[in-house]
Amino acid sequence: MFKEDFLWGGATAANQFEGAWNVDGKGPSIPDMCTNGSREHSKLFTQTINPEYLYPSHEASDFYHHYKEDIALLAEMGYRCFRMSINWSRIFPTGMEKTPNENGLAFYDKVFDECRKYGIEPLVTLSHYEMPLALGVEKDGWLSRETIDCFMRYVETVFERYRDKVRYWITFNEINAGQMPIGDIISTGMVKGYEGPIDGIRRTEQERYQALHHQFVASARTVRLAHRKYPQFRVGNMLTFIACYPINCDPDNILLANRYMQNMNWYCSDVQVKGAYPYYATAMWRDKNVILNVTSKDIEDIEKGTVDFMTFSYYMSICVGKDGEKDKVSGNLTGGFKNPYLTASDWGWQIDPVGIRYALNAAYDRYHVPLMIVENGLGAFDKVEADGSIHDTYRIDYMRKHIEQMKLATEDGVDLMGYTNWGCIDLVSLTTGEMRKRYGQVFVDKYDDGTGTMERRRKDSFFWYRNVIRTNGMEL
Ligand code: BGP
Repeated sequence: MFKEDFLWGGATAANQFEGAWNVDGKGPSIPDMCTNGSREHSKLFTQTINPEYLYPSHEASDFYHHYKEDIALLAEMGYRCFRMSINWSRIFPTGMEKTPNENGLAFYDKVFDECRKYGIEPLVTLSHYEMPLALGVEKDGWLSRETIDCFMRYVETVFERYRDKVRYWITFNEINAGQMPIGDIISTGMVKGYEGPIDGIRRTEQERYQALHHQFVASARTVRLAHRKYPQFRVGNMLTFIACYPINCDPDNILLANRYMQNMNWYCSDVQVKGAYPYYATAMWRDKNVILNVTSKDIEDIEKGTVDFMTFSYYMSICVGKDGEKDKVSGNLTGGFKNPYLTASDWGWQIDPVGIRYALNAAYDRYHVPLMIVENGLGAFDKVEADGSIHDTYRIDYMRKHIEQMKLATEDGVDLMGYTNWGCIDLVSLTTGEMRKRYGQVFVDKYDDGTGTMERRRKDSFFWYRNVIRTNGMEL
């Protein structure tokens, strides 16, 4: 059973949804310099805008000019929570200014007021794969310690401004992406001197883990600031949880799967929830030739800045094993071996509803803090029928099966705060830059070539999800 005050809702990210990339004083961000791509062709990062390319974040779904209509649609579905992010470069255009851009702040005032009007609780991600371009180009993103101070100036500004409008905050989206090659650009912003495919950059493990350490410190300082000055706030962390199974019961593969869970899932949450680097970090750093530069103040911040709740995205699971002969599958940021018991989405992500129950139990068992699923969903092709309807039964099926397993997890005893499905209103795909990879309950008339009227349409899943929320998950 879900709690009475369960936070049902949906999730978006500013750079994939807002558009208006250079409007009202906003500065360019790293995703604003990423072209469109596809499953076969990676997006490119360019240092300057190249007129031969399309940059999907520039217009995206134009939430900037549709926020009233969009929030009204979320309210019509009965949303209790709307996960969104603030575009850092709308508030501090280069990230290095001393005073914020008032127009940017005023935009989010309007968005939060609109949510409050309908009794929708905003859940705000401070950094969702977006950083002012200038910080990436001049400072090499999170590799520089100075970025922590720039980020804290931004956090202090938005905390103070929205102290009466926002209660729930998330520090970094999918922070463990910083451990992966694709995270070098999208997550830790180390773009100095680089131009090319977003998954083609190869920073050293030393740089990767140092940049991630700076994010840990920034996250911990954010939590400490909230606890000191804004006791009404609740601050969470966020991972991409990749449920990982051994490909078979060969004990070596059991160990490999356990190692994967430690290194790729628990490494970040152990730091953010428990307040210290875990024991296995030493072996991992040794294997990767990483020697971190850590100050005693960093250690104190990490120890004292532990989060109030833990959140994660859950899309899929993978298998690992030592046998290199097995078929590979792709997935959310990373892939693994194919699981013969599962099917996959049109983009090759393995669909594993039971994995969400496994993930919730594993995380709760480890930390005993409230959990929230803040992303989950099916990226799929949608077809608009002649009468304008969209019969996305495949999406309903995916969500139903995952919500059923979440319900079982609550019956297992997991303290689950809420669920926000990803891309509730269609938006630009993170990994491929496509519009046709749609997740929403609301269709946006926008296409990969940049055409479309931006009209919003309710899909069948809109009406289905509305009933799920109305019945608090009793009717699926
Ligand atoms: C997560 C990101 C989101 C989102 C989602 C779906 O990793 O936090 O920003 O986009 O994945 O991924 P995609 O858009 O590539 O289908």
